[in-house]
Formats: sequence, C-alpha cells, structure tokens
Amino acid sequence: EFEEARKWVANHLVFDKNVDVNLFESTIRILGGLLSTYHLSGDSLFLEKAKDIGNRLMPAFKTPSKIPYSDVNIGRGTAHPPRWTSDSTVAEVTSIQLEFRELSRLTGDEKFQKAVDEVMKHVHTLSGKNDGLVPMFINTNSGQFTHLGVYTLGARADSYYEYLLKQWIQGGKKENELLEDYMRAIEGVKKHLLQRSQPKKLTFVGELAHGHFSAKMDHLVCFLPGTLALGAHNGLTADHMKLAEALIETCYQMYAQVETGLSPEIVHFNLHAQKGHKDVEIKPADRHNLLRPETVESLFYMYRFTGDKKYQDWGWEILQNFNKYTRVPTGGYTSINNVQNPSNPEPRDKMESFFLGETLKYMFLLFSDDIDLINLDKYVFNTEAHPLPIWVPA
Ligand code: DMJ
Repeated sequence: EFEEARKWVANHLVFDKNVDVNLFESTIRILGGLLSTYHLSGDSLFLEKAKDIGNRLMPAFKTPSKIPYSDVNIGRGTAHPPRWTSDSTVAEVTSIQLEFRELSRLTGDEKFQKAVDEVMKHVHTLSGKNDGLVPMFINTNSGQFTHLGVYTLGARADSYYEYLLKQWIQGGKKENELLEDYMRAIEGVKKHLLQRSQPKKLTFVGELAHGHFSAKMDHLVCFLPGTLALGAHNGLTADHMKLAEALIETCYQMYAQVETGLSPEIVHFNLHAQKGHKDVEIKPADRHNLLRPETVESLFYMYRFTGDKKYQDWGWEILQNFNKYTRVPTGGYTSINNVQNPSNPEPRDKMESFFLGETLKYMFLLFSDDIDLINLDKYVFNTEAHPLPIWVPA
C-alpha cells in the first residue's frame, strides 16, 4: 500500500495549481505528512515535495505585521485573509511552527523557521492575554489581538497551547519563552476555566466571555489531557499529570453518557444537580460527531505514560461504537449528525482525513505495548498526528 501511495505522490501530486488553500490546514496535513513520511521512509521524494509545498505557502507571511494570512493561492503565489475580515485565527498562525522549523533544519534554508519564529516572538509580547490565555483572533495589519475578552481551549485557540509545549520539546527544551507561555497558560486554565460538574463532579474546561463563565466544552479541548501528560513526562510539575487524569475521565464521559457512546461536537456541563439529569447536556445544533481524534489521542498518551489498562479499555469501547454507528458497509467511515439516536445516527457521507491521519493512528498506537512504535522521547506528533523528530532526543 505504501508503494502504491508513493507512486501516486511521485506521478500525480502536483502543487502548481491555481487554487486557494488554507495555510494552517495545508501545513499540518500536507507539509507535516510529507516531512513525517520522509523521516519514516528515508525517501527523498517526500522531502522534495515538502520543500515545494513549503515554498508555495510562504507568500502567506507577506503581511504588514508578518502575522500570516489564512489563505494562499499555491499556483499564483498570492495570499489573502478571509473575504469578510483581515483577521487570522490565533490557533492557525501559532500551529504551523513544528513543520516550518523542521523544513528549515532539513533544507538548511532558514527562511521557513524565521517566518514562524517571528510569529511566536510577536505573540509572546502581545497584550490582551488573560493570565496566559489568548483571544481567538489576531489582525494581520496591526498584529494585535482582536475580539478581546473571550477565552477558550477549544476551536480557534486549542493548538496554540499544544504547540507551545511541543516546540519547546522539539527544540531540546531550550526555548524558555515557549515554556513560560505554556506554564502561564495552564495556570490561567486552572484559575479561570476549570469547574466541576454535577452529579459526577467531573473536572472540565469551560469558556470565559467578558468575565462570564460558560460551562461549554468543545470535543476539541480533549487534546489537553494528552498535552498535559506529555509535559509532565518531560519534567513539568506532577500536578499537570493529576489534571490530565481528571480531564481524560471527563472526555471519556462525553462519550459514555451519550446514547450511541459517541461524543457530540460540543457539550454543556451541569453545574447543579437536577433529578434525572446527567453531567453532560447536548444542544440540538451540537449533536454531530465528525470522527474527531482528541479523546483517543489523549488516551494514547495516558496509556503510554501510566500503563493503566483502563485507557485501552475506554479506547476499545469508543472504537466499537465508531464501528457500530459510523462504519459504511461499502467501505470507510462517515461523520454522523446525531449521536443521540442509535436507531438513526444520520450518516453524512463524509469522512474527514483526520480520521485516518489521527483517530485510527492513535487507536493503533493505544493498543500497542511497544514504546518504540514512535518513541515519545524521540518524536513529537504535530497536531495532525504526524511524528517529527525531536532535535535533541532524550
Ligand atoms: C485536526 O485537523 C487537528 O487535530 C487540529 O488541531 C484540530 N482539528 C482537527 C481534528 O479535530
């Protein structure tokens, strides 16, 4: 299968196309995938392709502030923000660093790393943070955060936090500003966003909007227990591991408390006990499941670092439910519209590429006891589950 795919990459993967692509999605999926495949196979074809797409994405950084635009035309070499704004998403501009830094290391051309390091340095100095928590938008003209006052670990901010830690690990734990920002942010999470639900007293990460706490948690936030565990494994404070243990239980309950045993996209937690109510409430607009990886990803880290079999059992349960409710008899899997209806989960006829790239890969790793099957002291996973080497392995 690899040879077949290699042939396709060699003969048909051409980036000289007059097409707009999203900088972040293309970096984490295409550039990250090619760099990772280069490392795992040693085949220079993949590095050549990585260089090609890397160069084609660079025009995104030509902005007044050097905070990149969200969209690039990879054939024409032009870039622009979304039609309705000159803002970029904070998670997007701060979650392309692992890939571009690695591309510089491999090619010896420092322009890639320079562009993405500048973004991190700039964000490090910005005001508008709340105890290390960042807003969701940043303006490509002024370089300032916009839409101030809303803080989440979910959509539009999530992987900012993940990449602070992972860049620090990738670079051999020397870049202190990254670690400082990460540690401060986790303190910010504890201070502003952590609450416990009723009746099970599950620890969850909510959101803050202009001083008001909301008990809303995106499934996307479930990357956090894995990231916290990875930090603890790399010598950060043991209470990050305690928090990881509490949060992964919550993420598991976001599956277990639902009729199909599959998590919706967003849940709201009950802060007060009510007869007949579980911890997790689901709004009609949020009851879809896109086959997302975050919980399974965190289960993998938790199992690697603790050896506690319950994490494998929870992952197995989730896999059974994916098989039961999302598997398509003629091949593949599909997103569903309604996790609350086991007799008709409403298949969408759409399988996101992160299901293969991340969800199934993390399942595969979770069910293995071989710590050298991607050793976490030698590799760091990018946010699309593509392993990249740690520059100075432990
Ligand atoms: C993936 O593209 C990445 O994991 C990203 O960080 C978040 N969204 C999807 C998976 O849910």
